Amino acid sequence: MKRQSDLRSSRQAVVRALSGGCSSVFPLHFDPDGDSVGASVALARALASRGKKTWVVSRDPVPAMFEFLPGARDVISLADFHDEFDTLVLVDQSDPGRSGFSPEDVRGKTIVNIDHHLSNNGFGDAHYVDKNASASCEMVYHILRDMTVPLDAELAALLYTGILTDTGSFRYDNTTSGCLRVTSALVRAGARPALLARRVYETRTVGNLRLVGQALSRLHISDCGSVCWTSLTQQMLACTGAQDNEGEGIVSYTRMVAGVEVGLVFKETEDGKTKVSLRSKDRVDVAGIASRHGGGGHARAAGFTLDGPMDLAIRVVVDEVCAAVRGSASP
Ligand SMILES: [Mn+2]
Repeated sequence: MKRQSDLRSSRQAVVRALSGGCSSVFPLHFDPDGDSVGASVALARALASRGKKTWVVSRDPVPAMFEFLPGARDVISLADFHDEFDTLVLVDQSDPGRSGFSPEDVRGKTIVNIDHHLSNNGFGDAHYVDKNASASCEMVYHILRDMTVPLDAELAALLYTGILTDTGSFRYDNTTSGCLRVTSALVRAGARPALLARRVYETRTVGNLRLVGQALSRLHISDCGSVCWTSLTQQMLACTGAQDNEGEGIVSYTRMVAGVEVGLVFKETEDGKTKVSLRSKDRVDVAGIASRHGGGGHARAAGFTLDGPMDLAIRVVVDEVCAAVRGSASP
């Protein structure tokens, strides 16, 4: 019960901070996902309906699969944003550095932190961090209720999409009764589950499916049988014609193999680094592994970036993950 009242008071502090500002900027995190776009755009729109000036900005483009969302096309490139603002609202990001704003950029501004990542340390002038929330969109739903913002079909679609994608279509551990209660309210408010699932998951490019095919043809299984991985190179992106962010969902396939506890995707970045995405089934806390390498995430889904080339990254990380599986208790 204490947890509930702590959460409520931290949420009220966030509502006060949001209501106290006049102009708020919402930076999406790098490589924005459905939760980042849905939660930031929904909250920005709600504040705009209350007469506040708001901007949603992003270093990276909104992925094509989320471009249909109301307001997604109004997201401004971070490089083009030069306006004055009083409040920086960081949604769905445990590391303020992943917003693209430096500490100098935000000196004297009010910083609001709304997040559900395990690695969030509660930074900011007001923070509402609920590590048991399925998605930041679930948390924004509660904020909008506290603000008595009426939920229209567009806000509902934004929030539904973030919950849909962060729960892996209601398949992951974070699919709790609380998450389903909020989801039910969103459907009542006009979110359309079949339509949104089709827009998000079944509106792919040929390049994306060809990239998935290539990645699946390169699956590797560790000797112990518990770790499965694949890799994406810049050359694969070029020859399939897939966009740089179209490899995002591939990691979920690596975890589907029977007997596998942790699945990984290693991706070569344009600047020669290696991006690692991890998913675990029941036992291994991949957020812990990611945070040792300067990344973060959730117990069952995390990521980080290594400076070295991919071959080396695969050797080091696969060994580390195999050791983590060995060290984890059986369920
Ligand atoms: Mn999220």
